[in-house]
Amino acid sequence: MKRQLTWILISVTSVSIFAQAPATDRVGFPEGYQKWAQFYVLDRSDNKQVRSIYGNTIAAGVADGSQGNYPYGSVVVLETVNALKDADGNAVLDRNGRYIKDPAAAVTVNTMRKEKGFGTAYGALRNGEWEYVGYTPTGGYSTLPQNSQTCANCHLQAGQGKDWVFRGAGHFKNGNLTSLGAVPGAIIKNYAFVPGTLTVKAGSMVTFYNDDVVAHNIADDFPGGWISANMQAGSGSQAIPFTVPGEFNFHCAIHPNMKGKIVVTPQ
Ligand code: HEC
Ligand SMILES: [Cu+2]
Repeated sequence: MKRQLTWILISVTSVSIFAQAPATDRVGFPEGYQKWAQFYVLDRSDNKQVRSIYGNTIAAGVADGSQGNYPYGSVVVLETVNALKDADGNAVLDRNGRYIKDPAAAVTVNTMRKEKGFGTAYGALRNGEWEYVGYTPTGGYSTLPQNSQTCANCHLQAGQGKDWVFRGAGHFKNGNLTSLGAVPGAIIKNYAFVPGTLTVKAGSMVTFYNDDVVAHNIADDFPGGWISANMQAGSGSQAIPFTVPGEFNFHCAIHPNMKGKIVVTPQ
């Protein structure tokens, strides 16, 4: 009797280890996702990828600040393509300072869907009511439902407060789509421009990111000079082209003691 009970316990444990992903595809290939609302495009500087994020009408209807609870029927798609690189392996940038998709590169279509009761198969790795599948652009699989515990495991890090969607802030706070998701040339943190002095070649596009908790902007020190729109806290950004060599001193018009300098060297 004692032995049998042990055997039962072992088998229960091993079932929960192996049954950590859904056995069938309940997500579904997101046909026509390129025509859905585009939430943001992220230039991944570490692995030189262009990651474009789309949502269906239900996901796109989530209001700013309500990210913690996407409605049932929400589908979010992450399309990944390698960026076009030059001979030195550096990503080639377009006129807005953004990565360009390599037309010859393979595409993956990672998709997450939320429905009532979804996600139980992930066991301890469950992310609320989301299930995950990776597709190829023609509807084949890059990550089978049966292997999608890798997706759930990583998305646990995004946490319940974000409903396991990492960059929800990018979904809602897309005030400036041209620079949202660009690789930052400088950031703003704790009421400071970091780095305080930035040296760039003429013809460069520099993206500033506001990683602070309050809004900031960028204003030319020259009286009556150029001033940017306010960059929202958290993810606001601004792409600024520097074409003429010289030194440009700037400050934040909201907090005039915040100062920075751009040194533009000839090309
Ligand atoms: C190594 C961790 C990791 C794994 C594994 C992973 N993801 Fe993600 N996923 C992320 C991160 C981080 C983001 C936000 C974009 C970024 O920073 O690259 C993201 C974004 C997404 C998004 C866009 C929503 C958002 O958060 O903005 C979808 C959809 C998605 N992932 C689906 C999947 C699917 C499907 C799989 C499995 C095939 C998967 N992910 C595997 C970390 C991961
Ligand atoms: Cu400021």
